[in-house]
Amino acid sequence: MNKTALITGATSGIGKATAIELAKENFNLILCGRRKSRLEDLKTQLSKFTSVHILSFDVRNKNEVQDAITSLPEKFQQIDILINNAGNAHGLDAIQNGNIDDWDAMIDINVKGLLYVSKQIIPQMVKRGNGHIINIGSTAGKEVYPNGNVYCASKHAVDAINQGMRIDLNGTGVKVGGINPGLVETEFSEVRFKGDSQKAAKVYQGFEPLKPEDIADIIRFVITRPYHVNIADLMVMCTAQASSTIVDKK
Ligand code: NDP
Ligand code: 8X3
Repeated sequence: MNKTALITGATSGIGKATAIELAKENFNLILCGRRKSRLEDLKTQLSKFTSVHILSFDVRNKNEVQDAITSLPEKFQQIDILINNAGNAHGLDAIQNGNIDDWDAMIDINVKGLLYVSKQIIPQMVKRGNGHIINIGSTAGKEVYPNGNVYCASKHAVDAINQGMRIDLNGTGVKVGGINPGLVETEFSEVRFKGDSQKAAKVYQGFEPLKPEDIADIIRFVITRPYHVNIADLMVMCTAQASSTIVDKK
């Protein structure tokens, strides 16, 4: 029987590329995000390869999360793989100039949203005695860079939650692993700079950043290892990047 993967943040970037990659591998897919028309387009595109169900909800809203996941049709109720990917950065400001709404958004989406979704899915995995959770963190969860303050804090929290899940789920049969990318060219910087696409494009100029497909390929590799192999924590950067602040720009 084909396995079912639920991907949060499937409307763009890493999540969308992962949906496309996993469809080719015949995983049944539950694709999540707020932008429903994008989910519908992706469903149309991927239904040629596999079964796709879409769920449009905001991960910040715990009732919406619960309603969405409890509404799944029978065929999609068993979730074998959870890819906690939805997330973003809002602003890039020194802590003294930070915007409280930006802080709320990052903590609510990247940390609390990840927990709300996981809370709905972990119990069925424990009951069955198998499942695989992939938490998309960041190099920003391993080090802090200037003006990254709260985004870095949110991704450090994802790193801690990833470790905590692995510790607490040990012995249940549920695998947990984190994937921590460096600079990937997606809509990430457009969201961070509130739609300023020139400023966003500059982040990726002068070097070859990772593409979302590079991370999707790694996610596919991680979830297709034999049951006894758990890739617990991965950092992935483009060759031009050595750390959050050291990037070889020409
Ligand atoms: P994108 O902006 O391209 O994608 C973000 C995804 O998250 C979208 O599908 C978006 O869907 C979803 N999302 C955002 N907010 C919410 C919300 N409130 N409720 C539900 N879904 C939401 O960025 P990336 O693909 O780059 O980001 C994916 C993950 O990778 C994030 O966790 C990010 O922190 C992480 N990451 C990114 C890196 C990069 O350089 N790009 C590097 C390291 C980590 P919608 O708006 O439709 O709801
Ligand atoms: C995204 C990578 O360096 O822009 O998490 O924070 S970075």
